[in-house]
Amino acid sequence: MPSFTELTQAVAAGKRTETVRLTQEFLAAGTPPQNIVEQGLVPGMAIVGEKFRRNEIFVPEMLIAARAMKEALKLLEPLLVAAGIKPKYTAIIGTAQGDLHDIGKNLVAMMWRGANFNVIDLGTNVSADRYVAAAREHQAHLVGISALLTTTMPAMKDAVLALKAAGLAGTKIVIGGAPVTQDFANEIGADGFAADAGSAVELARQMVGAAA
Ligand code: B1M
Repeated sequence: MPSFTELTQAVAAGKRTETVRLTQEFLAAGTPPQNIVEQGLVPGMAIVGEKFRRNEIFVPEMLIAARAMKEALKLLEPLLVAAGIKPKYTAIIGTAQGDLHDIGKNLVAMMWRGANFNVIDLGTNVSADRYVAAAREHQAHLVGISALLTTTMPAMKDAVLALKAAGLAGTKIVIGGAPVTQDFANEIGADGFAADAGSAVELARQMVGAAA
């Protein structure tokens, strides 16, 4: 049987064929799918997030690693569903109203999925009401708002205010995007800010109180 370290390294290096082969070997050896996700795949994406944060790798490498993880998850998901195992935390994500940029938001969503969050992606141009409705419907632990335009930062503020006003107990709000800063997050009352997709994973885990 392979080791989890081998699987972690295969994901981190974006080796899709090897990731799938190792996952199949674990399954053939009777390893529970949840252990494969938590001890093999998720740590691989954590390495990717950390390297991206340190500018040691860039968007293409991150996408390649995510594709490797996705292929392995395709094998595992039906088994996880059959066993009734669901990710423990749910996150809503979307780009602020008026804003159509989604590349950074998609990267954050992908990294959160890699960290085993159930991610509901509302897409772009998301109104405050839609964030609130989705957070309520899915009992979200986390709501992520992305903005790339200085002109859509006020819409981000509106969404944060609406989410706070909705009194959703246990829902944390995090924001990010090129023009957004920690100061702005403090100013509008968001619970957290991340400068990049790697940091967004650490932040999400902190926010929900998940073990590192
Ligand atoms: Co637009 N655009 N754009 N654009 N565009 C920018 C953002 C701009 C800086 C270009 C410039 O002028 N130099 C500028 C904004 C200026 C400003 O407001 N200060 C701009 C403008 C003005 C516009 C239009 C208004 C242009 C026009 O029509 N006159 C228009 C607006 C449309 C709209 O949204 N209503 C527009 C349109 C577009 C395209 C549609 C052509 C396209 C978007 C395609 C798409 O997203 N599907 C586009 C693009 C591609 C860009 C640039 C070139 C690249 C953005 C990008 O994807 N970066 C951008 C210039 C630039 O940034 N160099 C620009 C890569 C991505 C990985 O980074 O999104 O920053 P980023 O995400 C990072 C972090 O910010 C962070 O993590 C990500 C990964 O590390 N992050 C989060 C992001 N969201 C997060 C959420 C989190 C946490 C972290 O928690 C929830």
